[in-house]
Amino acid sequence: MKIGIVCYPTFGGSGVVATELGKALAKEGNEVHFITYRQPTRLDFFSANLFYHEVDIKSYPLFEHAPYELALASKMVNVVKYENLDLLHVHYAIPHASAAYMAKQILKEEGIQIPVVTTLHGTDITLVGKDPTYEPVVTFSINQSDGVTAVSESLKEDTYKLFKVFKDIEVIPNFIDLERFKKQKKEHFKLAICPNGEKLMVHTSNFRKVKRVEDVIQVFFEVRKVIPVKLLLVGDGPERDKMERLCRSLGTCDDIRFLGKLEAVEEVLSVADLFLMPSEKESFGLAALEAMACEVPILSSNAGGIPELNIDGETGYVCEVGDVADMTQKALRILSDENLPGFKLRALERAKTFDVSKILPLYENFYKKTIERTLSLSK
Ligand code: GMT
Repeated sequence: MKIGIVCYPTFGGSGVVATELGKALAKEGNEVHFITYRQPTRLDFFSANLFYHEVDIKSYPLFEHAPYELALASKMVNVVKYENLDLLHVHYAIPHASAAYMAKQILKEEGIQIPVVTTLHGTDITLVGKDPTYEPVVTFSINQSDGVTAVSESLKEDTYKLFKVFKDIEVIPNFIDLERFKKQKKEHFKLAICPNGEKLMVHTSNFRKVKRVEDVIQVFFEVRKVIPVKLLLVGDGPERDKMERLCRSLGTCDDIRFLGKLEAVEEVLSVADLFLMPSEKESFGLAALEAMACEVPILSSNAGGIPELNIDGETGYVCEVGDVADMTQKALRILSDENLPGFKLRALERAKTFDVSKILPLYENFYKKTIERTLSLSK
């Protein structure tokens, strides 16, 4: 198949999933064309089946905001037409699904039928999408997609709850490349961070409010009163400054390191003993899956789709959002020498069920079904 993938090229989960999906599809012999405004972060190598089309955004003094959606739709039209694409797969509804709808209508006028698959990732539904500023367009463009997928059952339910969506939504969970995300031998790194055999807690995120990084620091602060422990914070975002101030006011700076954005996050995860994800909203929790693949148990909230991934009492624990006291107790339970090896093993076993080799065929079948249905309806 020849597939166009539209996504955000940044570190965010939806962009990572879209890029990894494109890479896996290309490995299987499909031709994949990425359409976005910058080279996706993880698309950093050459492959005969992978192409990248940059959306140029023309500015003009009259525009306070350059119309990205129009430039994107125009680029989609050109790529579909000149590369003979079979399908467009857009990740994150805003504004990709509505731009795809526009491209589809333009192509229809020229006698070209292009099926559009939209994958809902989370905040496009639960946070930004439901805002009245965008809601009518999001509802319309989801309903106009030829196929819709969501990354968890919880996100599918939220979509039906929050929007007047009548389209069938297929749940295709996120996936992991276990070749890349696996525990590596990094003892020298562990020794540098935990010179006295301390346990190591890790959190990675985009440091937005919904991630509740303050809970990570509070839980760490409480755990540190009981056992020797260190904390690594990976990523960057709007809340980072505030979190640095919180560390200073709690007097924990010596035991916490802010590492900023990292490409090779699997190296850090390889030495971690516990991953924290106390998010207020989280449709899937890809960062937790990456940790599990590196044999790290998860202490999480019960937000959104996290409990579909992190099995309470098995791969870690699932607590109420904001319940720092419970999280502290559960963190100590996981980190005990007696329990830790079992949790690590079960986290890895769970991660294996999300291996890319198991999830990729779900997307390929979904594409085939959507292409057949769209073409038969247009006859
Ligand atoms: O978590 C974010 O803020 C980034 C966001 C994105 O779209 O890039 O992540 C969402 O999509 C990921 C990939 O499907 C999911 O693993 C995350 O759970 C989801 N984030 C939220 O729902 C908050």
